[in-house]
Amino acid sequence: MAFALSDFPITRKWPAQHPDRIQLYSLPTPNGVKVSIALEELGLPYEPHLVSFEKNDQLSPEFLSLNPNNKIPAIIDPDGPGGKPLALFESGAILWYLAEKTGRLVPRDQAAKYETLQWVMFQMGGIGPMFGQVGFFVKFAGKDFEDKRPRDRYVNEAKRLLAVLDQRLEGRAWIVDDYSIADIATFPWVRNLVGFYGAGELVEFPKYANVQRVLDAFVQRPAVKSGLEIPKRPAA
Ligand SMILES: N[C@@H](CCC(=O)N[C@@H](CS)C(=O)NCC(=O)O)C(=O)O
Repeated sequence: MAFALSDFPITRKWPAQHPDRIQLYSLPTPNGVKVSIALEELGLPYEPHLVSFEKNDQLSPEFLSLNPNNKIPAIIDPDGPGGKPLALFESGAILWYLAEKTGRLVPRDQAAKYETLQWVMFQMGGIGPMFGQVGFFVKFAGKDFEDKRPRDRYVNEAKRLLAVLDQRLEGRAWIVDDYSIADIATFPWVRNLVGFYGAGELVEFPKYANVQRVLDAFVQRPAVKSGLEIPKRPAA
């Protein structure tokens, strides 16, 4: 049976202008930009759609039909395995899929490939959730809580994770060998922690010189610069 993109209810809210391209449903947050950066690096044709949190788009029935977990990013690849459309959510799964689809941004060597997966998981289970909690307690509603113990718990965990990453990057240009999806998963979060969240001082960021060095190299990449702005947010 042939599947068309229009069989996916999400396309009713976000119609595809280019149904032959990968459809990206996202917002330029640290999880969202992982996918736009990977797509820019790979040069795959794709069509970005903005999921507005101001409008609670992520809770709309159309979005939930693709991701019942109401979180960006999500994609549909019209040319998935077996030539059939594939819908995916969870940024780590999407990065892994795009790397496997193209055979790029992941080492060919099997052992190095699993090492890459390991560091993607380290980001997904550690850096993302913990840095996100730091954001809540430093930048968002939690910053007004008088009791600083919850904030300090996550700040201490963020420091511990930064130390693990820093040690890993000693004498290395990137997390595994060549630049990979492990770097694409990780550095948008590091950038956000010290940039948008403004938690650099709290986590004593200058202590992690290797992390700073690789973050600097990451943000210099043209695909990172463009991916960080996709999908475009509406002018304020
Ligand atoms: N583990 C998920 C987390 C995704 C996630 O937390 N996305 C946030 C933005 S960075 C979101 O969509 N939040 C909307 C909401 O919670 O309603 C992934 O990596 O894809």
